[in-house]
Amino acid sequence: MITLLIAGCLALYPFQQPAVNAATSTNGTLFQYFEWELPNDGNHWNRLKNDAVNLSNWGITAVWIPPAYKGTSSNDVGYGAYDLYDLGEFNQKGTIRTKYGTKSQLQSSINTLHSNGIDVYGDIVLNHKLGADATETVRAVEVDWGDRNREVSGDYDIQAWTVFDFPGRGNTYSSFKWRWYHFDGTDYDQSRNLNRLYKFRGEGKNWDWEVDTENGNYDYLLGADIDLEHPDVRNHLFSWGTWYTNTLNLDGYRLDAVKHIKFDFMRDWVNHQRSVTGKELFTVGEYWANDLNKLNNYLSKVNGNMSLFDVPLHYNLYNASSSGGYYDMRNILNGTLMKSNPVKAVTFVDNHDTQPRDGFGTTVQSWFKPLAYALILTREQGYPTVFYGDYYGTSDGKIPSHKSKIDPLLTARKYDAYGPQHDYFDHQDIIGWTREGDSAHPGSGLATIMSDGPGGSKWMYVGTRNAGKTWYDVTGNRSGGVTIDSNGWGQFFVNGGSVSVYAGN
Ligand SMILES: [Ca+2]
Ligand SMILES: [Ca+2]
Ligand SMILES: [Ca+2]
Repeated sequence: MITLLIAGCLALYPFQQPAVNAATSTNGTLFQYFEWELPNDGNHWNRLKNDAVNLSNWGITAVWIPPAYKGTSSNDVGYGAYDLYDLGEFNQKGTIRTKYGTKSQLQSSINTLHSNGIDVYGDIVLNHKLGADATETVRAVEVDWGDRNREVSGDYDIQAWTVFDFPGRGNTYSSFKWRWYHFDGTDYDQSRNLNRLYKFRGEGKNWDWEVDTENGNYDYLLGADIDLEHPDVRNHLFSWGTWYTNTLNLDGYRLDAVKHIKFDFMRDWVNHQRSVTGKELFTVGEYWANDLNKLNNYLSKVNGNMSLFDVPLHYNLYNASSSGGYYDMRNILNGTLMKSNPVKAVTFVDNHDTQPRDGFGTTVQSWFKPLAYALILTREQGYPTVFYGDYYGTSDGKIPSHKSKIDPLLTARKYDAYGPQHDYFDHQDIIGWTREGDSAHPGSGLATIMSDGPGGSKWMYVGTRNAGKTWYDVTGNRSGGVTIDSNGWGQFFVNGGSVSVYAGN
């Protein structure tokens, strides 16, 4: 666990970098412990608990758990948030448990993770709500889907799904009930069975600002869009956040859909939780844009108080994997947070949205996964995420398990990926880098070489401290050792469309 020992350290949070654990100086590695197609068996919190020792042994230092609150049904992945205070405790939406289990199972799982030195980040869904208990009459106006600032009808009354009374929970933990004026709009009128994008009227309703400018104003994503400019909503979600953090003893957050959420709301919400709980609360936002300028704009608007997923890197990995060996590997880091703002980069290969389904459709191809994971796990820059669906395979079989390929890379990250880095991004097919190792990690140091085309070799410098040592390929892709010469150089080999990571440990 990352623990702050010095009073007043909270002021340092813009510089937090759990990519290296300050206490142990071990590299940090995050694990996204879910994928979209997990079975609806209520057994996932138990799976996580039973996996804690294994994860810790492989070098996992933090786990990102899926949204743990009641969604629209027991099969909801969690992003169809219905009741943020129901963590699998109340009979609502036809189920007590969530897709993943009960509240007590989750708490037990988190205790086990903590006792194995693994931090837990909660998934925070504050953009919208789904699964309302009833409709109510709301004055609304239709807006253009492609330009949400443009009204395209007169005002009229609709029946909107905006009444959230939580009859199964009642007033336990909170007596807040949601009504139409806590939202900005929705996309369905029950009375006419019409799918339109409706902006609500009255009480000075407007789409929140600042949000992403795609479609004019991208406040609205789906369901009933929460009005984060409403003071009661703001107060309620601030206090819910503290309840959620304390109830689950969370160590940090993954913030869902932040491009659709008023930028300064999320900034203030995170600051508030840190201030109230006194915890560092590492935070990563999901700003889904293959556009470094948008990511940097967001980071500046939140005063750098969180990291962001490196979405541009995901697209580079996807494009490289889809180019049949003709990607110019010298460009693999171009336009990424990992390259330009590494302290704020949470790197990943794929996630629950990019796995094969009706989502973004940018799954990194299987042959390239070992290359992609070597890139995020053996370089100095970025805080890497291992995706459950890549590690264990997805339940629908569309992604096979890459555990046997990822495990050696996790080991290399845990024991070898330390010290000064030297880059050899000098060939369209074959690129590489080395880490010299450092004295805090005896025997550390590595050399990574990969090719999206034919195999080959590269002379790389690994430091005179490693002179005379013989390193072997931990991936097993190449047999035979490489002996480092007296000047600290070695000739490292790689097969075609493959990766090798040489290390002495
Ligand atoms: Ca608003
Ligand atoms: Ca919104
Ligand atoms: Ca809104």
